[in-house]
Amino acid sequence: MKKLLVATLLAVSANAWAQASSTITVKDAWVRATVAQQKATGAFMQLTAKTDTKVVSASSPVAGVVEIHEMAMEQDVMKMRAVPALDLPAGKTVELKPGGYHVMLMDLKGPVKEGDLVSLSLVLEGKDGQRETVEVKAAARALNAKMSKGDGHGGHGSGHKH
Ligand SMILES: [Cu+2]
Repeated sequence: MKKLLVATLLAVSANAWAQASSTITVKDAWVRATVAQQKATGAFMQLTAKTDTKVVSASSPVAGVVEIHEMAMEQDVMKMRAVPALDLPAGKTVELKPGGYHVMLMDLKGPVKEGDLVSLSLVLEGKDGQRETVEVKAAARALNAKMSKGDGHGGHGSGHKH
């Protein structure tokens, strides 16, 4: 009887620990590595919230300005714009990916090299207005490495203007 009780307690506490670790689960976080002179890049990841929440801001020690961006087709031109918040409905995985939502890192303090681990802080705001900061480590990957260096937008697509 006593053994069973201990096992149950362990199971409960392990579960409670996982829940308390964060409001959201972050998967596959990565940042696009930059080329020389490039001052902006994007960070991508998969976010799954346990309860309805939203990302209201982000910051990173490698960038002077960090915004949440969205890309969308506008009259046949792919454009991106800053969004005030990114909704994370409970239980739904929201994917930040090239061509969609992304965390925009601007005014980069230096090049982001392949293999670098970039720290990001995401500020979440729940329905009750409670804010929480989640730390994310995103590995830099050189995707589309063969893209022309003159583009400077790191694959954000044509028609991308700031
Ligand atoms: Cu962007």
